[in-house]
Amino acid sequence: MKEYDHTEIEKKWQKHWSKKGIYTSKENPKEPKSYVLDMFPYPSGEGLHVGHPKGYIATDIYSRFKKMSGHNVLHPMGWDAFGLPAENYAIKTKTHPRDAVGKNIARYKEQLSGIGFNYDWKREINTTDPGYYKWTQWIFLQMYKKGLAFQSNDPINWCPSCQTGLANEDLDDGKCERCGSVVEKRPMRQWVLRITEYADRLLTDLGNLNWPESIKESQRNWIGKSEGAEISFKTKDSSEIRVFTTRPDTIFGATYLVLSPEHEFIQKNERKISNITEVIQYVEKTKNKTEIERTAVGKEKTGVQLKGITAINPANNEEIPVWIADYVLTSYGTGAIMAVPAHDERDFEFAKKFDLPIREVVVPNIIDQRNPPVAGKKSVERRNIHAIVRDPKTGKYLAIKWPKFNWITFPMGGVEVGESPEVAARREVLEETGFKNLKFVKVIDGQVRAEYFATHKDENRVAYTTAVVFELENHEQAEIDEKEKAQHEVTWIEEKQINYEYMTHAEANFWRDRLPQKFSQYTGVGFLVNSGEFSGKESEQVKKAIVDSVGGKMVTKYKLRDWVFSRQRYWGEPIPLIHCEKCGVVPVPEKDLPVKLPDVKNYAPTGTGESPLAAIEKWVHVKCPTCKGKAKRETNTMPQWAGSCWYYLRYMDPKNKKALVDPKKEKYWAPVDVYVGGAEHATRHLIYARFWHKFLFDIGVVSTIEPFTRLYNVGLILAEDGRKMSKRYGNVINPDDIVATYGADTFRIYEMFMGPFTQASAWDTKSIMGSRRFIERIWRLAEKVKAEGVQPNKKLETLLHATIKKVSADIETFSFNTAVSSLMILSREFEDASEVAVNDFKILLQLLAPFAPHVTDELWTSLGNKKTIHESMWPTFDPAKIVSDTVKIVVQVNGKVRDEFEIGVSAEENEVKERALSRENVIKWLNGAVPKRVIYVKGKLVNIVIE
Ligand code: ANZ
Ligand code: ZN
Repeated sequence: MKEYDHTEIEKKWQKHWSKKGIYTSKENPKEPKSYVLDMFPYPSGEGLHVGHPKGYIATDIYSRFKKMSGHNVLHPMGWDAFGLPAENYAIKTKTHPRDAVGKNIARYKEQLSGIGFNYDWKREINTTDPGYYKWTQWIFLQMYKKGLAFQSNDPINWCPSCQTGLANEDLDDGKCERCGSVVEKRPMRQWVLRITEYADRLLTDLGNLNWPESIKESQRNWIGKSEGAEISFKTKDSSEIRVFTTRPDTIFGATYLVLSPEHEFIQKNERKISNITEVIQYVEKTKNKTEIERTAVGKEKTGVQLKGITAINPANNEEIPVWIADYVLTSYGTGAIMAVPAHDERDFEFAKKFDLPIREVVVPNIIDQRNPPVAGKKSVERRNIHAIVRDPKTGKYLAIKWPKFNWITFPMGGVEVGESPEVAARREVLEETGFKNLKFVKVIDGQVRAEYFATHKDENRVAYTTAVVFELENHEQAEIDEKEKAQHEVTWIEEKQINYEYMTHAEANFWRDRLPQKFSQYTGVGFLVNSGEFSGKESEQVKKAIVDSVGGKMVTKYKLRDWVFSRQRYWGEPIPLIHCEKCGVVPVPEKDLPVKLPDVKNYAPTGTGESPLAAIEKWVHVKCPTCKGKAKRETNTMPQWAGSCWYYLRYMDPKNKKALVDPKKEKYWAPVDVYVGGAEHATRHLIYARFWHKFLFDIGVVSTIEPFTRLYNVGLILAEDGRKMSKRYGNVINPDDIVATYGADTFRIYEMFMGPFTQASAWDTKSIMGSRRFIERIWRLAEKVKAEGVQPNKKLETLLHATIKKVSADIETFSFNTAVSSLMILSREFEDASEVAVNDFKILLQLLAPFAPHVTDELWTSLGNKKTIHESMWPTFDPAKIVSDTVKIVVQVNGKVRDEFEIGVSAEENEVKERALSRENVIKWLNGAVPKRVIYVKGKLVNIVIE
């Protein structure tokens, strides 16, 4: 047999497949379908580096596997080619973006073809193609007609360097995601899409999607649904300030109001604000801060009181001051809050800094599990103190044993009317222990409410308890009353014994948590105190009643903002609207679509808030479609994200001139069954596309409510130095070189074998040889193959069937690395066997075919097969031939069981550990922590230790 020559083999098969058209997909209602989609690339001038194809290799494997399993597969590719990079490149080099894009696409295609992908190129699409963007414009028009596209003059994010408006989704930590400049707020005319109308559906329908939990979670957070109330606070001069709060139950603790610095109240009441100069200075200062800088907990709080303005808390009619502070944002809720420093961290930081009153109105409630209240017994309310006295010499704490009840408590007792907690605590310590020289340390902030059954009194108690902390100055003791002495004895306990296990009262756990801290506000729910008629009630139960009592209303708010949809740049889809002097905004008639992007001499942004299109007189001036009078075209263009909102539909029917997609074709192919791309698209493309899809569903263009059923995120491939691969760092590896040196099959195997598909891994040219040797081994195996007279080999047979099962299951779940590893094990077993039956070898080739399509086809046909291996049927396994082929592995994180999974008995330690670490549940529990140790108990358990 001749040497393995990858170049020759790969060229030959690529040509053959394309000539035979084996990847052309057609609707075929008789066959089940599989729509397998990559997020289509933006064809940049730099070409592909080895990181890009990772996801494409995965979908290629998956779609080849599906095809061999009898599915009719749609696996297309196209180009997302509008946007700033091409335009910036055009400005720099004075070439038309269209030419640059054309060149880049040709280059990308060449690179992709070298890797042997099975795309149906007959369905290639390009978002900058007028035949394509005609339909992008058409969808926009339908939205406009339904009132979902509107003009606004609100201040938007403006990137001073890219010279265009941006949507919230285009910001990264308050900076332009493209160039890193701090964005400004600029009022300007723009088109906005009412995505908020779909907020609730975007949220609810996430539930049914088979997507990574992390992506769903970031969408939930981005949508940010809050149920709360709007409440109006009157000011003394009878204007009003409306606040949004999720905790109306805390209103009795609202000791001041805070407005966002941009709040319109300030302008409207300028003359009443006596320190207006100071206020205006502050407003100016906040302009340069990003939202994150403004709102982070722990950031130094700033603000200015509006002197001369006093508000009235409608719950208790108290007069309270009004402040402005940048931790309140204009764009959320009503842009104003009622501050409840006792129960909100940011309000607390602010109140401490500016010495504003803090009033506790919610206390946590605990039901004593060892002595729960007994139904039918009377209930008595108490106000108690616990005295926590530490002896600094020993570090121990003063406690009391009550032999009769078998109790261990702190010195404790009731608080008398008018008595301060400190005085009451000193009294109890003296009476019960005789210690008299105590240095006051602090009152632990926040009472605790506890419900229990007081056995000795045969009654239920509701105790509101405060703890007072002291240090013992010396051991001088007064005489203790004989009666007291008989009841209890003094003892000292360790700090770690302050807990409910060791001590009698359930409050102990709260004191333990709050002892070391200066303050920890209670931000949870509980029972109300200091809240007038609502005191003693459960906070969650009375929200609505409180809102009613102050004339407020319950509302739902979303963090999601409407989508700022205009860009003041050249290289995008023209917005198909016309401004007529008489008729106002008039949509371009559908028969006149597409509105083609005209050529300009100068692509550079004007910076005036107009796009370069505004300068093309001939294009701008048109007749009004309605009255035929003088009118002008809209000159803003659509954002980069428009074309990718619906491209997956166009692949189903790319050439259709009459419709965006033929309904019959749509019904057959939709939805996308598996979608693969980068996690960075969690909140932009993936929310926008879901929004457009739902709209298209509403107008009857699509038949499903969601576009993408299952989603996988590609883990990054980092450079050999562990950094991101980038021209800037000079660490880019070009797939062309790898393909030329080692072959596409080796390249594909290597990328899938690097590690779990969804996790990041660093490129390592040295280890490619391992994958290459694997393919060479397969090549040599062919020489051993015998058609007849092979002795039955039980061990090999079992392994073969187990491998069919495993590889099938692994491809289905995108566990490509473990699939490759089991193929490697099988190939070694073949190598060790003295002879190999041709039918067994064929199965190995078939299992390997999706991963290494060229070499397997070469060997397959050399065995006398007429059709290519990719048209053969995926092998099936015989369960009877696999004896107990899997074991259940339990995964613990820090000793607690968090997950379990099945894995082949023959799985090696590394594989088991890797699988454990890549489980979604486990990732959740690790929460970003790097494991210190990973312990494997063979065939049973993986324990991941993070602390
Ligand atoms: C009083 C209160 C008491 C609040 C309490 C919280 C805890 P989410 O859950 O994110 O919706 N808030 C309202 N509008 C704001 C704005 N424009 N900028 C900054 N903060 C704002 O948060 C809602 C809570 O965030 C609201 O409930 C309000 O503070 C604050 F113990 O009102 B709360
Ligand atoms: Zn008109």
